[in-house]
Amino acid sequence: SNRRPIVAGNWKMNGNLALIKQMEALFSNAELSHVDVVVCPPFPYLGGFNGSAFALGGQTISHFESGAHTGETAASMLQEMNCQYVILGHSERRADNNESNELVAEKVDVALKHGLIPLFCVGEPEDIRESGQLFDYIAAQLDAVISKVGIAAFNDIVIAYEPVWAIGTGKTASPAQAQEVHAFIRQHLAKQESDIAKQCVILYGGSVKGSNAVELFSQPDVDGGLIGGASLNPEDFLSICLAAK
Ligand code: G2H
Repeated sequence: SNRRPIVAGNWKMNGNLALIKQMEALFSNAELSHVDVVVCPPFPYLGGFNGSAFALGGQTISHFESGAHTGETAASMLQEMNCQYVILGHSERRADNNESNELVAEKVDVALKHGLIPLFCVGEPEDIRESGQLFDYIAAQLDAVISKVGIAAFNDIVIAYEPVWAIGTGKTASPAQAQEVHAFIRQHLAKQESDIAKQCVILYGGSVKGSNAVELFSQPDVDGGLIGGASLNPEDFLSICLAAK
């Protein structure tokens, strides 16, 4: 495909200034012209990146524009701090912070209005997969956002498929399982607009490591990865970035 791969590191609530230094030292000498590399650190560290080795992303935003919302971070602030991306709808936020499909859709809308590219996460818990409801569940997650922002907005949205049962568990989806859902997502978008479906970048996330990245990224509808645990290890993260093509 002519889709440009993306590998995004989701540090979650991990990392420190020393890790930024190590990452920048390693990545500034790497040949990574084939891939867009994104790092999504916790908010306090966004200002700690000096070089241009990475694009930056936030891990969430408020659905409000500004105002009396203690502890929240606005899309405009991420934009001012040189973020190009923001992770939205991650399953940990859906679970820990009760983020519904509708709230995630509002956040996607606010992000787009401020020129941020959403890394919009979808994915099913294990019981949904076992009960045969996988595709309906993913379709509902997609449809909430499509109905809020419109299909054309998916020109500026990156989708990340992250099966909840594979997150931080060491249980990676098999390349065939990932491909099956990525193809479904693309077909679902194509029902509305086939060109947008063809060019939409769809990342896989869930226990991606240096050792399984090549096989996952070789699937035709897998355009890169959203990497949690392994993004905290500079060497492993680099090997994942090198595997994207
Ligand atoms: C899934 C992923 C990154 P991990 O949450 O978003 O994390 O690679 O640790 O499973």
